[in-house]
Amino acid sequence: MSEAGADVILSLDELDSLAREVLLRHGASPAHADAIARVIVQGQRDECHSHGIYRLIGCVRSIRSGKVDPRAEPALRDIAPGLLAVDANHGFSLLAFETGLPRLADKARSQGIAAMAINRCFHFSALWPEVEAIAALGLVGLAMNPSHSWVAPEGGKRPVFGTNPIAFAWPRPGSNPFVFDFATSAIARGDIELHAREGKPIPEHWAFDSDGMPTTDARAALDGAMRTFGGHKGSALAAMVELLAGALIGDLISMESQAFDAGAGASPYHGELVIAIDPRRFLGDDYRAGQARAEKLFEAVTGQGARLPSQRRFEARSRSERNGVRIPAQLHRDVMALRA
Ligand code: NDP
Ligand code: PYC
Repeated sequence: MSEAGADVILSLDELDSLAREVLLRHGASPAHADAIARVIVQGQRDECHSHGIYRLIGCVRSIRSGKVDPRAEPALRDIAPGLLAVDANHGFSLLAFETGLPRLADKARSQGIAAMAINRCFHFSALWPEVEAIAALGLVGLAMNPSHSWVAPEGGKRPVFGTNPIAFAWPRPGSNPFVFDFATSAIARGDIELHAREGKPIPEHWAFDSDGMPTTDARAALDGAMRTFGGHKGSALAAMVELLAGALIGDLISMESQAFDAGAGASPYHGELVIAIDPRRFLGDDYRAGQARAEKLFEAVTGQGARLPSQRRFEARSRSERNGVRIPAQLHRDVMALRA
């Protein structure tokens, strides 16, 4: 550990140990602590600050609320040749994802496409680590989930939708996959929370205050309603996530997750839909032609100076692997207090 200005610098191993210690100290089983620490390290490493070490505070709050079972054992259920479900049994989602991933991949390879429902999970993480794990197996990945009802539909002022992320990964030969992962709200709620922690204003188009007026005050935004990205388009995508990763898989929509929380301040409780597709099953050996077509597309983007989504993260990853991760000193103190 070292210090640089107002930041503390930790190696990736130091951060992993710190995250594990905090989680074990608060009653997580070793399996949950490992799965959560892995994802928190990935978030901080890729400078995805809203879903890095900051999330430990929410994990501990969720455990302390008594709603999460931090020792829950996920149970896998085969539904059909191309479908499976993992019941997280009121635990965090990440161990359930890791439990189901090998079976999801086997099914995608044998059926061409397979879908996995994760049910009854507490969810706080970014989705790109999951779709990247699918792409690392040579498969195309798509994932989505609802959250708490924090987001107003376009044209309204009252929260209905969650921040409902959608993540996609396309495996690329010899290079990082093409990945995007975004909330269907104008910004992840975690980002507004970080602005509130640091007393920074937010852009006016992110949220309404509780009187339905656009606001630049992050705390007023958290008490009001967030807005969707892209107006009616983000609104429709947010609804799609509620349907596919809620109603379709027999799990809660964001309004129900919020009601279940009943003010406890725990992570949202709902399901997640994960889809894997094997490109080799569509095209056989010709799948290489599909890969070449994809590369042509990416070159047409980067060739004019535009960047691919996740490029910033991949650059941050290389930096963090070399130099460690930077953590604002106050955030580091708050996490150390949880370890004490
Ligand atoms: P951002 O708006 O920061 O980024 C969204 C995506 O767009 C990223 O893939 C990003 O790549 C890419 N991107 C950003 N700028 C550009 C650009 N100029 N050109 C090309 N691509 C670009 O994300 P959000 O705030 O919407 O979400 C952040 C995270 O929050 C996500 O990982 C999401 O999974 C998580 N989240 C989780 C929720 C949950 O319920 N578990 C709920 C909501 C969000 P890059 O990263 O390289 O900048
Ligand atoms: O940042 O919107 C968010 C979020 C919700 C649940 C986990 N992250």
